[in-house]
Amino acid sequence: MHLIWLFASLVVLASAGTSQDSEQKRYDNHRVYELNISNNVQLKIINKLTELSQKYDIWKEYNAHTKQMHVMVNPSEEKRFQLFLRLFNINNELLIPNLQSLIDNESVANARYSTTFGWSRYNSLAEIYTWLDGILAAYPEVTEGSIIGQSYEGRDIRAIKISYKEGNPGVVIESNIHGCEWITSATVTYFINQLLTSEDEQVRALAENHDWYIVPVLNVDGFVYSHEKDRLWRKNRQPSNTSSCVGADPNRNYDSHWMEQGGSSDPCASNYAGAYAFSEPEIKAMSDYIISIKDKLNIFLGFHSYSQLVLSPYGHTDLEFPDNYDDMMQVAKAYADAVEAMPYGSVYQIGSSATVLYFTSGGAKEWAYNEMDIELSYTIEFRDTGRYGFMLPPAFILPNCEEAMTGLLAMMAESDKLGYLKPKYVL
Ligand code: 0X9
Ligand code: ZN
Repeated sequence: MHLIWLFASLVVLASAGTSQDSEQKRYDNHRVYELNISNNVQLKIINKLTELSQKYDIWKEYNAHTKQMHVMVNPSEEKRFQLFLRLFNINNELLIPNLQSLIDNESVANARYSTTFGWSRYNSLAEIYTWLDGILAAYPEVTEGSIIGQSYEGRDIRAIKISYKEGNPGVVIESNIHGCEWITSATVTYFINQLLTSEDEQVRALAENHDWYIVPVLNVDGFVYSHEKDRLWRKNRQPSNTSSCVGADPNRNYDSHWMEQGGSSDPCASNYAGAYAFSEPEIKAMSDYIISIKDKLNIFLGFHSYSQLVLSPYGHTDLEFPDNYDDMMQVAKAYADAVEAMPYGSVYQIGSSATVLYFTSGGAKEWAYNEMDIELSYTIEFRDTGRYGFMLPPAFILPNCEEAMTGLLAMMAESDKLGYLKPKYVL
């Protein structure tokens, strides 16, 4: 009798699990390919294919320097896609054979660990915010919490300032502007924790000799949506007036070269730039926040994933470079070298966005550099290079955090050496 009851409740539980799962978008047998494009015809074909059909999603756009792109293919298109690859002789490598199995593995790994906050699993927005409350309560002398604005769905966008003394140079960190890039908020919370608790001499100096302005999750709605409905959700959740597609790419919505290159006017595109610059409440909030602390900022950092890159401006052109590009590269190289020297041996590429990645306009770091006079402005794309992509397994959270910590230490030391860390304001 007991056994029958146990069996029946297991069935009920299992079906409850299934119905809950079914609310989440599934990616069974969706594949991700790396394509190595060798001529214009190939590029045109792939671009047309992905433009015309919603069954493709470009994870990494084509770049004329690396000649690579990453494309996700719906199984219903797999045959046609293979045909095109063969017909046009497109060199390719299968990076992810079944996206859903990575998503499943990630949630199993997430569930395996304790329910307390930590860096062995990915935390939800509610968990991050509760943890932040604890941090603010535990370190009231050196931290200051603030709400920089509300998202489209009405969630608070929060910031934490860490400052041990007056007169420090300032660093602002924007994290999780893209919903699905979970490793960014995991890394930034680790970083906050280190700044406040580490006893390492170098980390102490890093914490105490700089002022830190950190927004752990900027795209709060997209992040929650990625946790609850669609693991790969990138954009925010503001509906469009002209289409039933939801969300804009927040990193195309800043008021710098808006919509010039590498942003889309199609609300259904994953890089939709929004109706106008700063049309997205999250980006309006972030820009207002940066404007309010502008005179205190020496460095802007935007945390992203994936690709292992340290990128400088510009995104809209690969023909022009910032005046201090050489300095910016020297600082980026310090990050990359320090990370590569660690036992993990992860390799980071450096360069301007348009040369190393692809064209983008309306991006955060260009706006920070061009409009806010922040002379060192970077996008850091964390692990990995495509094996797991946005679904970096929880086992790699800590290694990524350690790399970021080491990279940032080196980056800050180099910035100082080059004279970029003089306080910008007079006390
Ligand atoms: O496309 C982006 O916004 C970033 N890559 S991601 O895969 N994380 O989406 C790169 C942004 C480069 N930054 C700027 N040019 N501002
Ligand atoms: Zn991103």
